[in-house]
Amino acid sequence: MTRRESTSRLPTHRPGPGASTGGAGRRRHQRPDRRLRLALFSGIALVVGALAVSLVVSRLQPPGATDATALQVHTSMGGFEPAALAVKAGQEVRIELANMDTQFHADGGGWHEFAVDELGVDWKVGPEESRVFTLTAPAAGTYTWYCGICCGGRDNPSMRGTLTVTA
Ligand SMILES: [Cu+2]
Repeated sequence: MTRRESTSRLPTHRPGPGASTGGAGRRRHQRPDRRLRLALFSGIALVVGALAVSLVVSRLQPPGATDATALQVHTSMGGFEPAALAVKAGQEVRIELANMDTQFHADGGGWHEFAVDELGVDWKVGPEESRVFTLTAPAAGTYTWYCGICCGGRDNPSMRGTLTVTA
């Protein structure tokens, strides 16, 4: 490949081929090839690097909402967002639980949970997974949901949320 490039360039770039300047001329003509190759390699490296960066950035971005009509709750090692929901008794509640964490969390493997013991609710979402769950809102009152998978489980105040049901 290198030789083909240099020989194809030689006839066009050699103005007066003398016996003594032939070697020097060839050496001079190899330099643009090297520069071309360097430019090519840096171009490829740039493209690969940009792809890698965009891949990392896209991995860092949370999973988007797949169901706009559902209440959106994000969960991560940092807790729930929002950590409070208000619904009406008897209402058919749809909650999209989006897990912001990757599988690389040693604590629970990136899994999170939305559990309400009184309601028999125990929803689990895998790393970077987004799932829609439904429940019929119970009688008016205040219910606590929690994640028992990570960070001390339900005893960790940041892994809890409050579901307020009004009449
Ligand atoms: Cu959790």
